[in-house]
Amino acid sequence: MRHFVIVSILTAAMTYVIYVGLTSLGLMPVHASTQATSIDWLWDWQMRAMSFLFALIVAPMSYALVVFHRRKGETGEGQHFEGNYNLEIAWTVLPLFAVFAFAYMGAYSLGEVRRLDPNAMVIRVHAVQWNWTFEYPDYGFSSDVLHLPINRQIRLLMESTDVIHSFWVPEFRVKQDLVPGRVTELLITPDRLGAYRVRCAELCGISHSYMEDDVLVEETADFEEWALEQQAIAIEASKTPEGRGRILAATYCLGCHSITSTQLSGVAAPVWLGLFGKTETLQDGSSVVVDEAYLIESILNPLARIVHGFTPNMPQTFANTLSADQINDIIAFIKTLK
Ligand code: HEC
Ligand SMILES: [Cu+2]
Repeated sequence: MRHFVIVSILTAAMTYVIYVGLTSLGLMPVHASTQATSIDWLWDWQMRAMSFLFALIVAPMSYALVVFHRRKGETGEGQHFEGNYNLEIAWTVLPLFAVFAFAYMGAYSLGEVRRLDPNAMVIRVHAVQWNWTFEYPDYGFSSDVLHLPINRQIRLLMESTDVIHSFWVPEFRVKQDLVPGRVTELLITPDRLGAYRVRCAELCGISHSYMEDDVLVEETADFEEWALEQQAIAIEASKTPEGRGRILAATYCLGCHSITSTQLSGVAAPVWLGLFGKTETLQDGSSVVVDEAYLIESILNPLARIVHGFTPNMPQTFANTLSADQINDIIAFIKTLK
């Protein structure tokens, strides 16, 4: 009996030390969303369970090694035991109970994370190798920095143009894949002001590690001010074809194509500066003067003619997603890039 008491005390003490040790390591970054609360709560209970299970094995084992080891000169056999019903019932019922408890807690936490607020603001996330674009349908503009108002639920509706990407801001805790051909959803209610980073959490090709963008959680007033400013710019731009084209391009094309003289880091797509009217060399060695017909063909049927030195990585879906007017607007925009 004395041994049981000592081992119990040792196990309890070890559980405590390991738990405190693990929590003080700071394994988690700060938490910045209400969804993080229930996830961190679940995580915390898992840490407790882990600490206890580790101690439950290591403490009695170490105790037995020290106290019951074979002494010098001892040659006899140890005592033999045969079965112990109480112990067997205990180690069946208690883990069963623990598994049910964690199943309940997991389901509860999932429910919290998935609860949609009817007042949530929709932001559409477009992912492409290797860039994020954030579209604000309530305001009618796109941005490559994700601005979020504090304490309002954000409903991200996410689409990928090419391969599977994954939206992950560690401080928000939640993570969701973007799968080509599907719209996936993620709910985030930011509750801490600050600057964070969204990173792609699904290995998606050569520049996967550069697929990061800024995420800013702002006071509602600051967010409104920024959004209305962007909206005003977008409204002004939408009055002209090239302005509308710029907005469309920001959403669909400028993740790959650069409009300055330097190619985007990691992305192998031709730059658009000076594209219209120039003589382009194609993969088969022939050349073509870039006119409207060539641009339209490049957008609707990217495989028809491949630019020399590039792999045919351009999405082949624009024939379905863009209208003829929209394509004309984009071309009007490309023409302005001299
Ligand atoms: C996933 C990256 C990607 C996206 C997104 C993308 N493109 Fe491309 N695009 C490419 C690549 C790679 C090439 C070069 C290979 C080829 O010719 O198909 C290219 C070639 C082109 C060309 C021919 C350029 C030249 O120098 O002759 C045009 C025009 C073009 N894209 C327009 C667009 C438009 C318009 C959009 C948006 C509606 C768009 N692209 C979106 C990757 C992309
Ligand atoms: Cu990615």
